[in-house]
Amino acid sequence: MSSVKPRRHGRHGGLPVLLVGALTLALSLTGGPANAAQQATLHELAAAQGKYFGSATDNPELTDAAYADILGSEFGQITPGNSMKWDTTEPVQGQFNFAKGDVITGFAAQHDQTVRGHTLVWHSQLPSWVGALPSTQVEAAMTRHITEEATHYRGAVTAWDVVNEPFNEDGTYRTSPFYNAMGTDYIATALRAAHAADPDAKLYLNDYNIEGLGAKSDAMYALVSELLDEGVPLDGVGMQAHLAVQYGFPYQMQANMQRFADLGLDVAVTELDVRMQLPADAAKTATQSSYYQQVTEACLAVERCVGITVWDYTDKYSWVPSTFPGQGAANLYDENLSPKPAHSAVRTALGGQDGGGGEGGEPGALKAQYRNSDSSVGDNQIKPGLQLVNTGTTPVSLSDVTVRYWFTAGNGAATYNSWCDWSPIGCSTVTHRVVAADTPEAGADHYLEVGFTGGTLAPGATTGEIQLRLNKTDWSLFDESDDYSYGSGTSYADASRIAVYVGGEPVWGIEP
Ligand code: G2I
Repeated sequence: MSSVKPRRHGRHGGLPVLLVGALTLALSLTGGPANAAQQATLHELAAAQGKYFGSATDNPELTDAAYADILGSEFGQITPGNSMKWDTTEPVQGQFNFAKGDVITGFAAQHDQTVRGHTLVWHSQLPSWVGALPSTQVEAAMTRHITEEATHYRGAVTAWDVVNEPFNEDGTYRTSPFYNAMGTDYIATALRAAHAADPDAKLYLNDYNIEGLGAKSDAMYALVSELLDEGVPLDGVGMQAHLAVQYGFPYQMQANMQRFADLGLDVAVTELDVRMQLPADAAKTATQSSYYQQVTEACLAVERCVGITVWDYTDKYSWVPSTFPGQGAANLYDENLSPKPAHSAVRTALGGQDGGGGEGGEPGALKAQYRNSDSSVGDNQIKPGLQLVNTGTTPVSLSDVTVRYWFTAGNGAATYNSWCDWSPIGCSTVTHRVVAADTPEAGADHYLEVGFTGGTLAPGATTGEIQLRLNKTDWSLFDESDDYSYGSGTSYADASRIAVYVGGEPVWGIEP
């Protein structure tokens, strides 16, 4: 971290506002409500795109009025985190108890939400009597359980996670009382029983670590292909999406979703959260935001992705800290129920304006967008394309604005030339120089500093692209591949590794 990093205040628990600013939105360009209180909810934004946006919940939390308020207003779908599981609904063989689940479906009915039933058949949270049954009795017990529960919730539950987590990480079948008694047939048997009990519910298989292409999602793909070939009632695949910033984003999530969709199945993101090693910092929080955003974008890009459910919306009620000690901060809202940058990121992806915190109302809310105009990472020039967007509600005087693009010098001359090749605002208003960083960081011992001689950027307006270029005076080569601000994208996209300052104060981006 640079020692000169300016400190910011701001409403997101000490996160630099430049990061928060990063997540205020592109959509200010299209106009719309500026007041947070009037903003469309996550679900409304999703619904405008033909999807739902939901959250898991649990009975004890519903007594928290502030929590329930947000749950009931921001989300259009809920999933009971525990109350429809076997240990709750049939703790003793033949004794069914749907009281807790009924509270959840009651809440949903009051708030005009749909309910995802979770879950009918799972190896976990399974009362011990099931595992103690002689294997010859397991199928009947399973069918009865499914029949009772799915019948009870007919009309109240629109989709069921009929079988949860059937696979091991390597794509082999997970053992369970059901698998042990029936082999892989238990899955088709469970789906048929659920369909018989509730022919209108959408029936899903649900698992984690099947979000990207890989052995486990291949196994799911093979299974559902076979089930469809056999005419087994199956409507969709649920991808839980319990992600972690330290493990990277699932490999080709959108393509993976699409291959299931191409089989004629729906896809749902059923349990999204993005945990991190605590304490949170700006970099982890930015990664988290980007993961939430990428999941949302993947779902939007796949027509048969029906919606996204977060595995509860607040850190206050997350399952993560108790399961992964030292990890947490996985959700869209913090423990005080304030929206985090990830919330804005999701809003951005959904086409919303002025993410949850309303930061867009602050003067000097700008964001940087970048594209790479240089096809070679190893030649003698660096060619960043840059544009600024005013995401706020007040005009920004460009003479107050500076922008930094960080890179590494490599060997050769320590003197530079920089150029503005073209911009619709006129290169004569654009200033540029190369500066050696006071505190060199990996990937960032120099930066290109861009400024403006004048001009005003109105709310929602953009500078349009500024085509920049720099070289060393001896024309020696660069290696851009490790440059902090370098990106390979060739069309303009929000760039969190380019920082923007107004009056010297950071308003966008993360410094190296
Ligand atoms: O583990 C995260 C999720 C992974 N996919 C399937 C989901 O069903 C699962 O949800 C979690 C719940 O969010 C937790 O709340 O499943 C956990 C159990 O596997 C739930 O935790 C349990 C605790 O382990 C119990 O000690 C506690 O009594 O929640 C119970 C009810 O609060």
